[in-house]
Amino acid sequence: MKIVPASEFSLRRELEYGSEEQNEAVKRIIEEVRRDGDAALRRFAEQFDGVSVAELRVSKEEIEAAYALVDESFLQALREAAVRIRSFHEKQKRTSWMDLQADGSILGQIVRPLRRVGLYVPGGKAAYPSSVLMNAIPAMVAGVPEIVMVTPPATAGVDGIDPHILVAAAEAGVSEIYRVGGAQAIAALAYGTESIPAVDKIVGPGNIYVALAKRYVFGIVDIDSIAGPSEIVVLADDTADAGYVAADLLSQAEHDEMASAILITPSQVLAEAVQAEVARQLATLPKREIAAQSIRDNGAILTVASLEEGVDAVNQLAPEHLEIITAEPFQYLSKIENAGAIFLGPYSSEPVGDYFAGPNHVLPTNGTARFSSPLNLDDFMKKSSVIYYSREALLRDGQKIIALAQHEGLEAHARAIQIRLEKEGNSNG
Ligand code: HSO
Ligand code: ZN
Repeated sequence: MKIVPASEFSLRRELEYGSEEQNEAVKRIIEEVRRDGDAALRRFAEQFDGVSVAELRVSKEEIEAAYALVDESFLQALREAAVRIRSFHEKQKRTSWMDLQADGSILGQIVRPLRRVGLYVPGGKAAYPSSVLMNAIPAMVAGVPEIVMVTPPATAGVDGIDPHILVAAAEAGVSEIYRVGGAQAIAALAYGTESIPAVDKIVGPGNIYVALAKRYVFGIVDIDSIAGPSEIVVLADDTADAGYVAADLLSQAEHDEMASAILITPSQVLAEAVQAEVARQLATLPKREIAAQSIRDNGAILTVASLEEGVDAVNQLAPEHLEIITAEPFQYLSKIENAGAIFLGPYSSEPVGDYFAGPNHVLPTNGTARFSSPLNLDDFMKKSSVIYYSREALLRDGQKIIALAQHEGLEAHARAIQIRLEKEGNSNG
């Protein structure tokens, strides 16, 4: 892992999304699903997944059978994680409000859950039960009545859907599951088919085709943000344990060759110790090839003159995950402006948050923590404004509204007010 002064390191990554051919392929798939519905989904399952799908919808019996195929210890851990995730997200609830004004008017805001949400779960190695919980539980807590999961019908080495995914979906409160993946699944969720009624919003990570398809249907439905490769930044001083820091860097490097793991430290001693530890720990890691490439291409140890300078670098990176392992981590908390999730102290290793603490692990990547937030209840709710104007209020404000409307050349707007002022102004009721 290279050690470089932070000042010589480019703190912004430019990630390119999708080639022209990939965009074209996605467009074609989406159009075919719009035109042929279920028949297109079956055709693409044969073509891309090598599976002939009889029933698109996963049955209750299959979900029950999945429980027999998972370890008791996995199920217990999953259930406990679900409880913690649920209780964290309960705190994000918002209530509707109505404000009665002195003039008798009422202004307010009604908060409602979305009616139907689609959750994409990738197949293969990136099918994480923890991500099923993280996406479905906030929707459930928000009160979304229909949570629909889609996932590819088969994945390398697994015939059918991974039972752990089915169990996680059932535990999280997913109400329907369909065997369909890729861009065709996104098209089905956005436009609906004979078997899959359309949703209002699509969430969940996927490969490049899924990401491009989500972008394509945005506007027809809402989508969550497009997740980039995972990132971790550790801000540490010489009180940090080099073994812990190295382990945490590797925990995200193993996700993806494109994942980025960065240590920022004012301590040359720690920098060198972590460098040695990363090399040592990498050697025995099952995913060492992925992690090693991630560390080599997208990892770095950045040296800074002080922790304050380190905080500046963190704010420029705007990392998805930030760990602060310093003598007094809370001292820096209020200075962190841009980070998806902030882990404080030596015992808050990132996997604690990936799986169990309760906050969401769907976080803004690639610098988007500058303007966006972890997945949360607001992502599954919408608001309606409420306006009840009293007679008194309209008589008071009418002329001002007319002035604004006439300035904009919108005479019909002005007259809609005027007609009331004329009638009400003449009566004393
Ligand atoms: N660190 C990943 C989430 C995850 N980790 C899932 C393990 N499973 C992105 O925040
Ligand atoms: Zn992770």
